[in-house]
Amino acid sequence: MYDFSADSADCARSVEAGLSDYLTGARLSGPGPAADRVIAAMRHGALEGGKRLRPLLVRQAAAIFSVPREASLQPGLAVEMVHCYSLIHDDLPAMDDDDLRRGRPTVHKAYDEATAILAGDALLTHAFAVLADPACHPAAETRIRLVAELAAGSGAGGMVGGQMRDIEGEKGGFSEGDIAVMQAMKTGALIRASVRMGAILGGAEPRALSALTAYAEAAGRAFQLADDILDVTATPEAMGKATGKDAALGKQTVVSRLGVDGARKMLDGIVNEALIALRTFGPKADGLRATARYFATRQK
Ligand code: GRG
Repeated sequence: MYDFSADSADCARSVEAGLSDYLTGARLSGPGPAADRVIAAMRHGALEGGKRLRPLLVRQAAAIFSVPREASLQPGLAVEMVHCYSLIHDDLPAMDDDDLRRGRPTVHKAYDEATAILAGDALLTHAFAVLADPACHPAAETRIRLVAELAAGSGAGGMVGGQMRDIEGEKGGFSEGDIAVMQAMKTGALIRASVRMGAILGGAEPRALSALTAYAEAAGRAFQLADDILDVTATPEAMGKATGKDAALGKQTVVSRLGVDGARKMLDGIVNEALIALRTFGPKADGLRATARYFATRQK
């Protein structure tokens, strides 16, 4: 039987070790040696903490196609590097202006703003080097598909575009539909890319890939809604952040519209949608099933 706690803890350990290994001068150097300060800032932003959910999704989607855990690690590290870069930049004064992340000073507080921008840039860039590395997958075509998938999830049509829409939406005038699109891009696109990268690693046929995409899109909505609920119900300490900022700023969310109980009901429905998308897969999809359920019950 699939054990979510054991698998997620094992994945988090592998990700921590893998990131620590990849974020060293020897691995990062291009034509010249990388600057120690930017490496230290990258390590501050990427190591120690984080639930490592995106690499877990890569692993669980790949497991459906019997891809061994070790073979899904490197693509998972690449997604996590992009995720960590986005958090470093999101915390900057020009964006959310946060002092704490994962219970520790944000990168611009521990270093300075310029270093935090560069550390984020370098994590983003390095993610694609990690995918292009032949150790990631023996087939160049698969590596190219992984690169394209991560780029699509991260860029202006994905996470960055969602962040831009979020900033624009702060001026007001966003409809419910606008908010849904913004969230699907800002938070959902990287979750979608993670699942699809696992499927690509496994050589998924188009029909399986579209079922897993449907799962990922529902899981992304569940993740975001759970985050909005936690924003008003969890203590800042449990969340590892300074405040429940969206709630404090009075931002329009499903929770402010439906209340906590209504939002929880909606969350259960979305998790169910994610589970339905997996109905053609057997027990090898139990990992993805468990993660969808975890999204609805998580406390941080
Ligand atoms: C700055 C390019 C750019 C994008 C920012 C990721 C993001 C886009 C903003 C973060 C703001 C936020 C709190 C969004 C809600 C969902 C989210 C991404 C939460 C953090 O992800 P977790 O819970 O974090 O997976 P850990 O710390 O576990 O890795």
